[in-house]
Amino acid sequence: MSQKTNTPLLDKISKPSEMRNFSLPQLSDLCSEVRNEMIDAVSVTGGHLGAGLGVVELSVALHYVFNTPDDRLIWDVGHQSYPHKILTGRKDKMRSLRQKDGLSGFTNRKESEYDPFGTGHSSTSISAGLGMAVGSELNNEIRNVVAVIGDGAMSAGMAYEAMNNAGAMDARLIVILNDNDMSIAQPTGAMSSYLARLVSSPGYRSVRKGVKNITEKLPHAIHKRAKQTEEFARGLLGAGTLFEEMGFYYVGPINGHNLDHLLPVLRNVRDAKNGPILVHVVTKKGKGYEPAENALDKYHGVGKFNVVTGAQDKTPSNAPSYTSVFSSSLIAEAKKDDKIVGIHAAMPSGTGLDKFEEIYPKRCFDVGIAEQHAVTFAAGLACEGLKPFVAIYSSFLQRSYDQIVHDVAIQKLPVRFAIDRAGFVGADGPTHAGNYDSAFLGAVPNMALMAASNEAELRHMVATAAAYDEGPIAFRYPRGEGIGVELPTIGKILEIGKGHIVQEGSKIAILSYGTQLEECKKAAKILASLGLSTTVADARFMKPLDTDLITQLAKNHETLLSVETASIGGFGSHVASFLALSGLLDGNLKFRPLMIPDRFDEHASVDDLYQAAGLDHKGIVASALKSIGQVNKISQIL
Ligand SMILES: Cc1ncc(C[n+]2csc(CCOP(=O)(O)OP(=O)(O)O)c2C)c(N)n1
Repeated sequence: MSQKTNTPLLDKISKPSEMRNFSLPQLSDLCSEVRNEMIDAVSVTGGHLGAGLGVVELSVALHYVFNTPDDRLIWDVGHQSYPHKILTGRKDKMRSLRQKDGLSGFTNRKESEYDPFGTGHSSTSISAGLGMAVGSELNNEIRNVVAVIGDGAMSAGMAYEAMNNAGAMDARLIVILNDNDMSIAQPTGAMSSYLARLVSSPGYRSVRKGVKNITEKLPHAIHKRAKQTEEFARGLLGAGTLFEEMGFYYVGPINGHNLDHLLPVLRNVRDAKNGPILVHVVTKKGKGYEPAENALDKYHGVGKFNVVTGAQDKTPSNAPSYTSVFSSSLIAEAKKDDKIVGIHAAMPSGTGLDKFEEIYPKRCFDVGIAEQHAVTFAAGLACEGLKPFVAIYSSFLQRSYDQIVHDVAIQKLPVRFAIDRAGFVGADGPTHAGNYDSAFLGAVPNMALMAASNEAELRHMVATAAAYDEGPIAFRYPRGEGIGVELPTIGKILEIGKGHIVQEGSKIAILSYGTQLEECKKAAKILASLGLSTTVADARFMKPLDTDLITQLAKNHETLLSVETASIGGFGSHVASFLALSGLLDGNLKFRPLMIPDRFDEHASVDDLYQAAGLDHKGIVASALKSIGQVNKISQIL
């Protein structure tokens, strides 16, 4: 029996070394405390819940057995790192999670020495871990490097590239495969079936029954230790073959919620002196919190919620989300055109393609966390006359750049890119900010690029993309809800490369690309109240650029501002380039490109981030006034 005291164990430890003398029952109590603490904290902040709940025992066991932070522990994606944060001196800050100036929702080198690698995007941990293992060796430093990667993250090519390399290098790297048979949704693909076969193998079942299961194939150190433990897990001959073929020593599958199983295995693995080892751990996403265990998505990502009932806060909204408008618009187009297909990379609900799949199961493809493959797969579909819509968040599309250039754009293949979460995303922070797609796609010849200024425009852009067969075309739209404009039942096909004037003025022109159009209109109102007549235009297209519209604005106004929710290199840079090359900047015109500043902003609310970037109506007014030398008016009006 554990010795219960009034002081929670968590209050007695400020770092993992302070729990390394705990007894097994104490460790078990610690797990309960970590789990409760996590549920409580996330109920007030929102965030990733299911993944963390599934690795509570694993987190405790890893910090207990390994000498962190000197031993390096890398959490792939980092969304499951909340228990790790609680154990590594950040318990008191858990209620600041994902808030401005608070803890990051992922691991972050700046945040803690226990976070040796910053994460957010998936499947980087084995590569980073291998680099650390090799780097330590070159520095003559002896340490363990442990990478924890989920079965979902294991579907990405990068994980195999890293294993292929590690296996050949015989590096001292420990990979923990955290197999919960879930990605954000059900995992797809051959690897997921392979893991399911391993888990249902007699080896795993016998370990669960507590039967001793040791093979003579173990490396010496493991073999010796294994003999001393009743609960050592090692798959039967043949299990884990794929990993063994890649040069890893395979151990498992073992129950990731049972410390009796985890601790001896991790100790043995720690003490093995050679080669890369893969420990296959089976866990349950959402473990220990009934509402999460029972939910279809295992509470992967949640808003604030009621701990007792599990009911999540839903902020009432008058407008549909951009994602849902994309989804319903695509369904409407697909009804008319059976060549339309949808592709996403392990994000069915995030992209809205889950609804499309319900209606068109054969025309929807979840390719796993494989953004590069998604794009080239779409290119292949386009070669056969299909009309692929690839729905990927802006920040994850970064992974597919070569595929976009080499496999799509050079061949002018009509692949449609639906770029969700464009611009700031708020709580997920800089790893997920969708700030760069305009810059990196803008540089690619043959691309047509659009940005929706509201949800009705998004509907038109889906229709336009469906009708466009000349080459690749992309449209970007942000996280969150639209502005509540009336939605047409069917989108209209926009004229390629043409924007439009929203309101006519004479002194100042604001050319908006994307969803800050509403802020531009508000700014125009304030400027008008100062006697400064202001034109507002919606560019709709970044490529081809509406040079007629820009010329008209440049010739008829004293100052021209471009406004966008993207970084340098995007819309404003293209406008600047056109103005300069066409000589329109040689006269009196002042041009001010307003964009997301050249820095990585930490997590904060989307509104705060746009305000800090000078892209809200106040920032736009201030820039307009500065450009015409009326800085004195800024303070009176704002
Ligand atoms: C490159 C990339 N694509 C998509 C995502 C979105 N994403 C975050 S977690 C996740 C699922 C990860 O599944 P798994 O590795 O099994 O972890 P689990 O949540 O099941 O613990 C996905 C698709 C991401 N973080 N990075």
